[in-house]
Amino acid sequence: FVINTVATTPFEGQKLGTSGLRKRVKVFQQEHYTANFVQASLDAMPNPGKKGATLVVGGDGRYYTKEAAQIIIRVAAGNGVSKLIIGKNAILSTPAASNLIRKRHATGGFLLTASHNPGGPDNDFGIKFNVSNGGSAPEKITDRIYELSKQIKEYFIAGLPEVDLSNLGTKKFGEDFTIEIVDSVEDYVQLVKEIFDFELIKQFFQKNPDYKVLFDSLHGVTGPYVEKIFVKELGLPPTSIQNYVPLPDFGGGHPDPNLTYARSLVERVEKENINFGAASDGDGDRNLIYGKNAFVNPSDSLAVIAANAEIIPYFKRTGLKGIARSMPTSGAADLVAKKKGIEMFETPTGWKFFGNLMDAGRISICGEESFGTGSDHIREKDGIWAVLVWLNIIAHANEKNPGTGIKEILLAHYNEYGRNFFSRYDYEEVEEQQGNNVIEHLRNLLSTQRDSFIGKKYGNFTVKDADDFEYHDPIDGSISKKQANGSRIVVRLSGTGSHGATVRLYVEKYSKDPSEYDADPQKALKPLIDVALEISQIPTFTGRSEPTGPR
Ligand code: VG1
Ligand code: CO
Repeated sequence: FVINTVATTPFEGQKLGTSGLRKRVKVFQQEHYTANFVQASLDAMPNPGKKGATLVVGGDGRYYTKEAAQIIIRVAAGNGVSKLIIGKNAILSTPAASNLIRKRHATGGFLLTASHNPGGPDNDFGIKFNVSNGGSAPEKITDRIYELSKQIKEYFIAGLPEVDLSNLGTKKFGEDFTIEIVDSVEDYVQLVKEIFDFELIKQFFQKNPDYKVLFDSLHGVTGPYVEKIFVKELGLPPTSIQNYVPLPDFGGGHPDPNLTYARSLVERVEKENINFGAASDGDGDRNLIYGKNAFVNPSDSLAVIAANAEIIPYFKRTGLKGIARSMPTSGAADLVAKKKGIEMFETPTGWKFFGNLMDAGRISICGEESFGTGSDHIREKDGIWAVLVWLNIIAHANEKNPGTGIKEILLAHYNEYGRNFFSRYDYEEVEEQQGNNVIEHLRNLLSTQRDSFIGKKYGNFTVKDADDFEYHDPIDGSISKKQANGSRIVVRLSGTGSHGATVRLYVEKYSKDPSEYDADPQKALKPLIDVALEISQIPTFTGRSEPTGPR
């Protein structure tokens, strides 16, 4: 095939956020836009670079996936990439893509997803660029992509016809370019079967035919995965899964597994007395676990999983090394790490910061308050994995104590460690200036007004300490360890929105009072939330009296 050099000019804003480049579909559809970004990403690849590289390509199947995949194929071939491993029809969940990169020793991959952001012609598309460990490219590479995107003058594109992505198998183009189309589900299913005790979970379902499970894929990518895992492998009835047909616009919904957007799951769990409800997001890396009257806060989920890890076959083999959580995630897991005498790390928001720690063998389990949990089996968070951990823990607990469910496991955990009440308020799509004003106001409090701020009383609370979060990667720098068992307020700006700004407010309060363990977090946290709003002045700066959603 011929390789054409196409003259182009830079587009503004090809800056990767917390997790890849996310923009409106219309932005990606502009002539040269996607090709420019792919070219910049290939040129930013770490040594030995793009020539001869093997890349994995696939995504959540959202609108514009097919078009983007064809552009990636032609630009990759135009740049001397030697092989692309592509999920059938360009479909791969984010965890499956991470697994494939690792398993096939690929150089990296393009993940076509905007995660939980809505899809369709008027909504979002996204591209994530991953590296050879299977995780999102670290900041030094994403910064480089951005720099290159601002200087780009040309890209290289192969004169290939549209490639059929629907047939499995390997096809050669010219002398040195190969495309292999693989089953999107198979390798991932094999992976989770090696991690968990499928036999035990299966027997638990057989012995407890009344134990009802409902998994909601929210029309995201996990449909075919959960059909295979929960119905075919674990023997649950087909009625145990819903919204499992992936749709390019997620059926018009918001594929975000939380109490707001997984409403139909939550309602069915309550109404039909479903014991175990779960959901995942558009690209399958987030999870929600929800039993009747028992919402598992993701921060608690990380702590519970860590506390029970030793019963999972995978951790029996590898041992539980350390735990990491993102900075706004509650300190519940810290208490588990302390008790087990293992290392605990606090990282910035975004999964890419966990990668170094896992590669260095320092942590086994990590999580974020934003419905993300995972382990070092791959280098992305993993929604189905989290659900299987919980099912494995429940099946195991029922061996000794029949009737143990989500709620009992949570209460037992609180009784042992105390409870970290946690909530997050989001103020979505405020003006960029308004978001910046909030942060600037807080930075002022921390610098020029620090002396009067520390020690100040707000209701029953006194400000003990305050800082502007900074991270020093412990693998190439010093370790930052913090113990959180007081109350804490965190404010930050989101890095995943496609336009405007989103202000996030996180509040956390620790309790060792058993009479409080069953309390509604919104009630338990109310006094602290009021203080947080007073200190941050979010309503004044944004003109919003209410958040877009308490989660
Ligand atoms: C959000 C979450 C963060 C998560 C990121 C990507 O980022 O807060 O914890 O890692 O989304 O998740 P931000 O910058 O908007 O707060 V996903 O499922 O989009 O890959
Ligand atoms: Co996601």
